[in-house]
Amino acid sequence: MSPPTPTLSVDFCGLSLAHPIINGSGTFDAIAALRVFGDELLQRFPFAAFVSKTVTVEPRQGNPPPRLWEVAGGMINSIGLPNKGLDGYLEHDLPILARLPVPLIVNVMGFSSEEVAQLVEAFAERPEVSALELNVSCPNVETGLVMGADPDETARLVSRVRPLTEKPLIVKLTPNASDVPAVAAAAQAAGADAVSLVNTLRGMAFDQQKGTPWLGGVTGGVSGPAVRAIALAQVYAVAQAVEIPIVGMGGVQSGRDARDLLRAGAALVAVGTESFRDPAAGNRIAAELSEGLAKTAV
Ligand code: RRO
Repeated sequence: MSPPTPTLSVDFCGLSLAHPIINGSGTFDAIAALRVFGDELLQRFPFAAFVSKTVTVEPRQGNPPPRLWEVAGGMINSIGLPNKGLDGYLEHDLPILARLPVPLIVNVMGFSSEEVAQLVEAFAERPEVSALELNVSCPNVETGLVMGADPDETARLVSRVRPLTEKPLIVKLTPNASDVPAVAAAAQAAGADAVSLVNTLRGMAFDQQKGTPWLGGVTGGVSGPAVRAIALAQVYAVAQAVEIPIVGMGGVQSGRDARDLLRAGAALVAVGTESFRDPAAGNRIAAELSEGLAKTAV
């Protein structure tokens, strides 16, 4: 008799999820996928929760092209947060994303704590939104400012916005910091319900003809299997420093990769770059995770 299939369902900050595989913000365009796949996408949605691309207060065009470069085992992006801004998101994107069959987590970023507060306040009253992810870790802003590189700055921001919502607050951490566990602990002490990591690692590439930086934004964020071992070590280190749940991500391509992050201490695993290659990767990885757990269930 084959062993019973282990249940993958998980409670994450009060959200009941069918399995622990979600997407990394900005790596799966559910609105475009709905246009292409229609109801089929809703019936076989690849993730147990959906994290939207980062929303800022004002609309943004994003960085000048080129925005992508392929590297060994991954890619560098310098997208630069193109989005419709808060009003555009509420009017155009939210009603569509509310149709998804899984909880919606909205990722927000501000250029000051007041902007983040404005975003958190706006989404706090929207029943379509199950949780918020504070992006304090985007590598692709002109100012080079990354609030989440410093524990005190992170704590100040989380303390400022914590009273504004009862929804779960997830703080997305940068790997480009000298002490990531210290930033995670500061986020927890200031009231974060969870942390997610890693965002991309800063990297760059040169145009071989011109001898100048390839990316329009000069530097970008490296993702994909190339960063997997780094992500694993950072998730493991953060798990020793906090009690709140961790969303682990970085180069996940298979159930085995997901299981490694769970073993390192993650409660959920996010799939990012792999979804560009295989839009159904989320479901495949959840199935592989289940098979792997069944084999070692005894
Ligand atoms: O839009 C981007 O360039 C971007 C963002 Br907001 C982020 O958080 N991480 C990343 O690699 N790219």
